[in-house]
Order: sequence, then C-alpha cells, then structure tokens
Amino acid sequence: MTETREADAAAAPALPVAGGDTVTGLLAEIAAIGVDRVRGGYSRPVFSSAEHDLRAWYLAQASKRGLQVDTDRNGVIWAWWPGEPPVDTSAPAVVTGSHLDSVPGGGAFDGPLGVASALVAVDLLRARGVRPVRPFALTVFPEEEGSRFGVACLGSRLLAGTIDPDRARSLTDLNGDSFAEVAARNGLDPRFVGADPEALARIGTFVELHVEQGRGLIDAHQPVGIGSAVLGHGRWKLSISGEGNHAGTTLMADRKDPMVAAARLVVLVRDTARAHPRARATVGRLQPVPGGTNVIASRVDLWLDARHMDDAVTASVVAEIHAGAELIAAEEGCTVTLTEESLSATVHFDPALRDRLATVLPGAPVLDTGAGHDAAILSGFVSTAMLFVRNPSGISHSPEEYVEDSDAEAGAAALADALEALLISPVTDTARETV
Ligand code: HGY
Ligand code: MN
Ligand code: MN
Repeated sequence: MTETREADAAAAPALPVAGGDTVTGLLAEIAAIGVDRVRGGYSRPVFSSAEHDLRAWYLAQASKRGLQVDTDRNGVIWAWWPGEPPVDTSAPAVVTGSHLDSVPGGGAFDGPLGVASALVAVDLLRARGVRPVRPFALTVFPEEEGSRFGVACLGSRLLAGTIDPDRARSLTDLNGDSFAEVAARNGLDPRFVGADPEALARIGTFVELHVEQGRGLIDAHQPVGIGSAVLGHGRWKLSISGEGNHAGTTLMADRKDPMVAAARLVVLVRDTARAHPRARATVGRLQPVPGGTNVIASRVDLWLDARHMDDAVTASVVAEIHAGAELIAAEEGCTVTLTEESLSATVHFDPALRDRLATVLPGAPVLDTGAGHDAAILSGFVSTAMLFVRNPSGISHSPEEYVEDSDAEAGAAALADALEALLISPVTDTARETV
C-alpha cells in the first residue's frame, strides 16, 4: 500500500462498506427489471415503472455505501461520498456515472455497466483506504437514450443548459404526454428544469465508464480502453404526406402512397451514407399513419440518425438526403418535411485528462466512439473522460450486447484506479482546477 493509503487506512472513518459487491453481482440484481418479452432485451424508458425500479435500486445501493443522495431539479441523481476532512469542500469535484434508461429492446450493459461500476469503484476505493482530498460524487442521468421524448442526453443537456427548457417541457412521448406532464408525475417540478450552473460548477472532472459499442477492444485484445472522441450526431424527423385511401378500391395509378416514398427514402439514406466514407445514417424508426393493413397510409413519419467525425460531412449527408427525399416525394405525388430534433457536434475529450488516465491505465487503447454519451454533453463545460469495457459481440442497442464477467470487474478496477489518481492528487488553488 502506498504511504497515503496506509496512513489513511488507519484514519478511515467507520463508513458502511458494502460486502464486496461485484459489477456482475449488481447487474444480476437488476436483470429482471424492464425485460422486454416482445422485442427481447430491455425496454427501460425514462419515468417508466422499470426505470423507477432501477432508480430505487440505485438509491438503496448508494445509501448502503453511506453516500449522501440527492435528486436535482432535472432528475439527475447525485450520490456524494461523505465529505470528512481532508476533503477540501470548495474544490471542484470528481464525478463519475452514466445512465439507467435504455433503448427499446436494448442490452443489459449500455448505461447500467457504468452505474454499477461506479458503485463497485466506491467499494474498492474504501477497501484501499483512499481518502479523497476533493469532493467525490456518483451520478445517474435521466433520458440518456432519448427513447421516450426523442432528444438524447436530455438530462445532461438540461443540467448543462444546452436545450431550451421550454422546448424540453413540450417534448412529447408516443402517447402525446409532454415531458412536463410526465416529469411532474414523477416528482419533478417542470417549472424549474433547465440550466443548473451551480451543479455544473461543482464538477471539476467527469469520468464515464461505458460498455464499448464496437470492436476496438476485441481487436486490441484489451479489457479496458480510454475514450478520445465522440462522433458528431443528430436526429431528424421526416414526415411524408400522401393520400390515405382504401387498399382494395384504389387503383395503383391513382395512389399517392407515402409508404412507397418512405421505402425509397430508406434506401436513399443507406446509399447516401455509403457514398461518404465512415459516415453512418440510419432509419430505425418508421411510423405509418394510420397504420392499417388494408389502408394506404396518409402519412409516414420516419426518423433519421446521421453521424460522422466531421460535422460538415454529417451536414452534407443530411442535405443530400433532404434533397433526395423531396424528389422522391414529388415523384410519388407526396410532400415531405424535415425537422431537426437534436444535433451534437463531434466532441474530443480533454487531452490532458485522457493522457493522465493513459498513464494510470498503461496498455489501455485510446478509442473514439460513434455512440453519444452524457460525458460528451458535459465535455463542453468540464474536463471529461470515458473508459470503455470490452464487449465480445461488439454489438449494442441489442440484446446481443455483452460483457464478460472478468472484463466487467476489470473495468470497475480501472475506474477505481482512475478515480483514486484524481481524488488524491493535491488540490491546486486554480478556480477551475480540473485534473
Ligand atoms: O444514440 C447513442 O449514440 C447513444 O446510445 N444514446
Ligand atoms: Mn445507448
Ligand atoms: Mn449509453
């Protein structure tokens, strides 16, 4: 044990230390929550009963560790390590966390792995006798996937003030319920959602651990990697309007069928992305109105997800798709509108923090990711890093997402190493000292 740890181990307060939970064990505790028997995998939308149960589980786990828990006005859960001396409570905090909500039919690890690993990292830091010299908190951000209200990272965007609170309040789910109405039914006062500069200013360094959503660590034969960048990405809603009619009485020549235009558009999206190296463009969600088997749709709504490391390429891809959609709609006797729902520029994590973690975790590859994260939203405001844990399938947003038990524990140990380095480094007097 290093000198710091020995001295501190003797002086460490008799705080409740959980009986050696493992990441695998914690994830097993929530494995039955939000199982989707139709799609497979998990469907844990924000403010659903499943997500509510996950939040209750998390609050119990945090309390079991003696963490001081608070849910802020945006629904972000904060779990603070008790701040006995030598904590300099005025110093910027080290914060780690992720999310509990999922995409429809998602995997078991996207989000919960980072949340469970943070809890186990607390146990490991305690067992090592680490005494933070600066404030330390765990967080859980709501609506990271944007699966219910359509905007990804809604919780961290509200905290950071990067989404207009009126727009957030008016976002609606598939039932037409607004975020304001649903948030109010779940303990938040929608009048007060929005930028929280005090909470943001408390964060000096944010580290998010996440399952890798790709093959980088498989190919590198490493269990843990360090994040370098998050590809810029956005979501656009396209609405194609035609002429609803009877499937049996309407001759083919008389049709203005938005479903046909939508089908042609989905292929155009694929072809446009293929024409731009490393671009990704997806239509994963398509909704005919009214959606009857014997009905020619009057309208088809579909959502485009487009991404690229170069934001200008993302913009070109979307512009080409929009132009192509208008041509297709005209040829099918339809009209089309395109509405941007969210857009995040490519984010490069703090290079000094990235390099610092590379020294703490020698051999960990440095990887960019095509997946969005709350860490990317926060990186515009605080020093931010990510750790990735190997996913042998490389697949995510699917029940096939997977992490080996040993890699899950290696991830938590790596997170504890990173946090220890950040928590015991001397607090300088710079106002926004971050690493
Ligand atoms: O969509 C994403 O990239 C993230 O999983 N929310
Ligand atoms: Mn995800
Ligand atoms: Mn995620």
